[in-house]
Amino acid sequence: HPRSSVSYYEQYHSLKEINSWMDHITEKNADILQKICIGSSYEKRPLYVLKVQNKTPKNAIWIDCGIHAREWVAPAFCIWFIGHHRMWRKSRSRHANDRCIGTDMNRNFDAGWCGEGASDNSCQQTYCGPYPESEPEVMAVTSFLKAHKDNIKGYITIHSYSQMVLFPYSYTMNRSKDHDELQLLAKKAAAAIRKTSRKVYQSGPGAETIYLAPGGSDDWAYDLGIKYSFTFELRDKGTYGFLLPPHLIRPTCIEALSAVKEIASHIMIN
Ligand code: ING
Ligand code: ZN
Repeated sequence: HPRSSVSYYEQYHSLKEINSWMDHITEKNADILQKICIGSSYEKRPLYVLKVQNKTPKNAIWIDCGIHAREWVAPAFCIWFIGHHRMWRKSRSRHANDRCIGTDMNRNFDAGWCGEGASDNSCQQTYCGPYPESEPEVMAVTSFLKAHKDNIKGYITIHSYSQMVLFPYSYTMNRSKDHDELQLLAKKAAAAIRKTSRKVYQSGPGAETIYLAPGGSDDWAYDLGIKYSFTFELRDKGTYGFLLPPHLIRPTCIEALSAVKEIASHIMIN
């Protein structure tokens, strides 16, 4: 489990690994993280503080984890706490009677809304919201697309990560009436990427290729009448996961552009 993947934070690690994780995370987030050595243990191992620095250094909170050695989940919490300061997925809304913040905006579109693959619990990562289009951001997109749908022939939504070119449906295992054409086009888009950077992107309908996921934007756009509707899952396949390093931005964009061009050319001649 690479240090930057989500699953890294759901594992126990050796002290050696934790120490090198501390160096890695402070180096990668030097703007807000600082590692301070405050002494050493009886067995002469260093004791580190990770300082998460806000603009104003007031109102600090000290958290220590693992005063008792056998309580493994305690240090796991400290590591998870630091690791997740940039791993937010959802919107920032809080609806009446909801316990937690955030709706998954890719579960909030009115396309098989809140079926299997979404959660009605506001504390979950795939919370569908209290009703379809409850999020102002989702509503803004749907009203724009509705207003201009006669002129819009293609819809592409960019996500990361896993290297895939997906198309409807994600809310049902049933295939759409344009399945064959979309599959062919998605394959061509993936082939263009492969030619551009030698990276392999999988293609297929969302439900079959990743998982059942209702309320997604591409399904909604497709059902609105925008036939050429795609979700791109960009790099990588888990090595860096959501924390793709800056030097990979350019090659990722260049390959994604080659796929966009493939789709655009197809739309032009159809
Ligand atoms: N993946 C998408 C997600 O919202 C998806 C997969 C695609 C769902 C199309 C629904 C429709 O889970 C990521 N990485 O967010
Ligand atoms: Zn996403």
